[in-house]
Amino acid sequence: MQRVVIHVDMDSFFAAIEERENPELRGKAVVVCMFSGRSELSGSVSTCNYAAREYGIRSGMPCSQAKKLNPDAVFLPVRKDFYKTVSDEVMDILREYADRGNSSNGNNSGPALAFEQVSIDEAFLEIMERTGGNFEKACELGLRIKEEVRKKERLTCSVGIGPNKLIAKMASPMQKPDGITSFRPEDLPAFLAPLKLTKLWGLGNVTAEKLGEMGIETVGELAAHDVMALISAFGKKRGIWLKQAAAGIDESPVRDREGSEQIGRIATLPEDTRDPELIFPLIERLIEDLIAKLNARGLTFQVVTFTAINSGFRTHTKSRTLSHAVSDREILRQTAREILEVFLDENPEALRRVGVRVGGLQEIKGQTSLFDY
Ligand code: TTP
Ligand code: MG
Repeated sequence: MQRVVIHVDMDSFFAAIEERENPELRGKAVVVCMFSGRSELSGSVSTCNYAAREYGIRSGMPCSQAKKLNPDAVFLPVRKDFYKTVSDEVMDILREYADRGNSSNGNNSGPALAFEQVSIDEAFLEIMERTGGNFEKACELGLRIKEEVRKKERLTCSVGIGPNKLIAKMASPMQKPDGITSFRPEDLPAFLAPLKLTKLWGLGNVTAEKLGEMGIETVGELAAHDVMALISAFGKKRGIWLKQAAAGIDESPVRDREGSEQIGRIATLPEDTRDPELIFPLIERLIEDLIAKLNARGLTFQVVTFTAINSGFRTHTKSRTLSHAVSDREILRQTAREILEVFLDENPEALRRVGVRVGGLQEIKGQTSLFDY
């Protein structure tokens, strides 16, 4: 069957979250900055929305330069913890769309998700099984993913679809923001051949310069080049990679980074409060959801994290690691309750949103019941 991979990348992620949280920012150029604290505008641009990009503002640029490009832009400090909780929610949505095969993750211990989070705002999903290798179905799936992210998170993302990770990754930015781009295997020569070398994902300026000296300027020229010449210039592994990547060939698997997966739920309280009797019922609902998810996948957890976002939008997290992995609802309820009580004791502000997350996930192997002891 034809392999199909999806790459999803959120649009102007940090800036889009700020716009979502503060409707007054809509329509304005928004620049999220990593301030160094030395002087008012010292530091660099973390990201900016598309309105700000029209003025030439870009990630990594000094904030002072961004201010010169557009003095009317709104400059905000990064709130990494908060963006991380939004990222966890987005990843939970995306994970549901990945195949559940065991072929691509390199172990045969049972069903594992073919899902790989690459950074705070992007992920690869293996989707061959659920699309039957059909690219039209893959595009429908891509649109459904975009719709669910828009509905649940009020954020947009861009989707790339291809026969492997390399092509999916190169496709996703092509119609940003809010785009979807797909390349079937037969589309690859026409897409790749005219590209400049640095457009190939994984090929940087240094390699491009060296290839330039060999008379190679485009990806098409690289694909046509003698592989032995590439190997003698770059070594065996890199030489073969260059030859294959230029032809759009990439067999690297989509793999969950072991132990990194967490499952979380977060929700907004009916009103800002610090009354545990109002907060806990919501936490219990989140826990029901989590337990259903864990049971459906036969997973145990060992780490419980409580997330609280207060009235001033500050995010706090507090975790507890259990002495062993469990799948028990009652233990999760008790642990969450204990963390909440300690948290309220330590923090005086009212809470706006609360979340519960479990980590240290493991598959239940040959389930043991109490009777076995
Ligand atoms: P990106 O996906 O590279 O950028 P983006 O999501 O802001 O915009 P695009 O629509 O082009 O995808 O990075 C994701 C987040 O990572 C971004 O919102 C902020 C952060 N980031 C930095 O802090 N510094 C950087 O130099 C880059 C590139 C990103
Ligand atoms: Mg992005």
